[in-house]
Amino acid sequence: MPMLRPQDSPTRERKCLNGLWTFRLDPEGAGRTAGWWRAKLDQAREMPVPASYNDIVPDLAVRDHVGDAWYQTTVRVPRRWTGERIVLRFDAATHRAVVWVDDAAVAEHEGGYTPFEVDITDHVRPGGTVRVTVVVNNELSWASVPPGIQQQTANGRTQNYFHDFFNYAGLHRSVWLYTTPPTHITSVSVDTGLDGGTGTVRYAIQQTGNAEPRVILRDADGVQVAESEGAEGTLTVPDVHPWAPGDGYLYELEASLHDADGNLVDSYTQPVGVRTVQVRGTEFLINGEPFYFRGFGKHEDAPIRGKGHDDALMVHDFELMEWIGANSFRTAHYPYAEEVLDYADRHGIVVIDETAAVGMNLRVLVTYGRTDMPPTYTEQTIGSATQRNHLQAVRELIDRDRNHPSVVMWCVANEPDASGQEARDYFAPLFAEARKLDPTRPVGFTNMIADRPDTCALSDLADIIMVNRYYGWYAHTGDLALAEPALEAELRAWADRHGKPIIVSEYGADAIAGLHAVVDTPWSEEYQTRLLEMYHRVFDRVDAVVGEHIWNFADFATQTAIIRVDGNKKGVFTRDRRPKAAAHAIRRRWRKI
Ligand code: GCB
Repeated sequence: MPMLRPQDSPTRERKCLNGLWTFRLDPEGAGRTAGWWRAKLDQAREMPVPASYNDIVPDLAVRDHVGDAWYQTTVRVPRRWTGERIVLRFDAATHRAVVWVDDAAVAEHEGGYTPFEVDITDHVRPGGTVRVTVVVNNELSWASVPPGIQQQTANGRTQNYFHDFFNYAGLHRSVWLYTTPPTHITSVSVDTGLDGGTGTVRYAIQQTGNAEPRVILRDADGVQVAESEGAEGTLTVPDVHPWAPGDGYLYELEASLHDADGNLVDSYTQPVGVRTVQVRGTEFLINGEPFYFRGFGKHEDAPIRGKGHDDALMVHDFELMEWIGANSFRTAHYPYAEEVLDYADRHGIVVIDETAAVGMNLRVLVTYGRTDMPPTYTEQTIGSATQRNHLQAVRELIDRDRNHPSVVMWCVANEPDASGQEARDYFAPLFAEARKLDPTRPVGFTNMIADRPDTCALSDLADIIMVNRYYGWYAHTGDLALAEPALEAELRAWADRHGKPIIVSEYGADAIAGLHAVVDTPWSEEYQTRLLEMYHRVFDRVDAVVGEHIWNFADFATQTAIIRVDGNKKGVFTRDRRPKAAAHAIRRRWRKI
């Protein structure tokens, strides 16, 4: 069941703890033994929250730090919070964290992109202050999602990983202190349906204590359209205004608890978009209408703040997507900040929501010249410990995001090794878990080129085929004449073999902004444009293709590699969001100019 986000309501209040915290790196891991949470952090500098810490300080020891990093702040608990239940919530801590309030350890969480919270009522005194200390750890192991390995070099410990974006860490999202009444709502979930002009909203409320649940559904003008009593039920919405791509129409479900005298005990408001999603043959239907995905694989990535959430950047990115004519994106390669999904809900942008499972493919390392890698799925590599964390990542993603109408599909992993029974044994439980938790949305993963239509061991587990393809870049580099028929033949093979809709979930070419060439020259802006146009010609010829997500929206940071020039340059926008030539060409296609 969804964990409720902090909100201000007639019975709830929140206080945001964002700002400058004190901060100290701990490469030796001394703080956990020495008990750094017991006092003011020694030798600390200031660090913004939310942000990745890596690029804030011009020092490789900070950027490439491996291990613990300590954050601390002092919070005053409002005096008026007496008698309330007080909760401390982290929207994310990458990749894991332990939290202390004054001297008491109160919370621990694994996984860098989903929230966690803890009731700290017994540790605080309204009107007083408390010290909040967090140790954030960025180490990746075979068991973590995503996985990685550490190496000891003459220079100290280094972190290696198999995914193509920088291992940013820190407190990437907001931190909250908030209240609920002692008797309170703990979760609200909604599923919606459409039957002609009538909508349905099936709701379920969970709570603590003894109080009567009620719900009221209001339209966007605040007019009540339905109500009900009880912890579960189905509301009927006559003349419904559905949520649809490009039309982010939202109702509001006010869930409340009442005591025996009818007094309000708790109140929580959940936005609701009434829509349906379905796969039929080779079509992807939203509200029964075929939907074609135009958009990007994105990243949460920007200069200075790394993966730190920033409303200015978020709104700018959505405005650029609107400018270019995108209607959708994939949260590559991890769950994004909840503010992003809220925005997508309100603006009718369609989202493919992905777990942080990326880089689970040791075969691909051959591309990088590594020949010493073991098989992907063994108990020494991606094994049952990874799978446990991965299952938990699927649960936390669905718990967090299931009420978002913008989210139309779950993506359980990006480009895993999809060969053989080992891959199936690893992934079948993950697909099953996603379906059990949410039978209303299709489930998929993105396939990498090594696993072909006739050999991929996972595609039949997916409701939809998502393929990441780099013909003209990693294969047939610079040769679009060879790349075009190869791409077309492969897409037709997927369609023939599987009879499911296909989204080309990645395709693209690196381009260095400002590099120009008359003839096809990889890395030039013209080659990137021509490659994307080639893909679009092919997509228009293959009926089963229902979506095009260019890799990537913007250039982004990666670990150092000889195939990366200050990061991955497949953005159609630069990292500071200026358009490359391709952006204008795509805009002409997507906006039909
Ligand atoms: C991929 C990965 C993505 C990379 C991209 C590339 O297949 O899914 O994370 O960034 O290729 O540019 O190599």
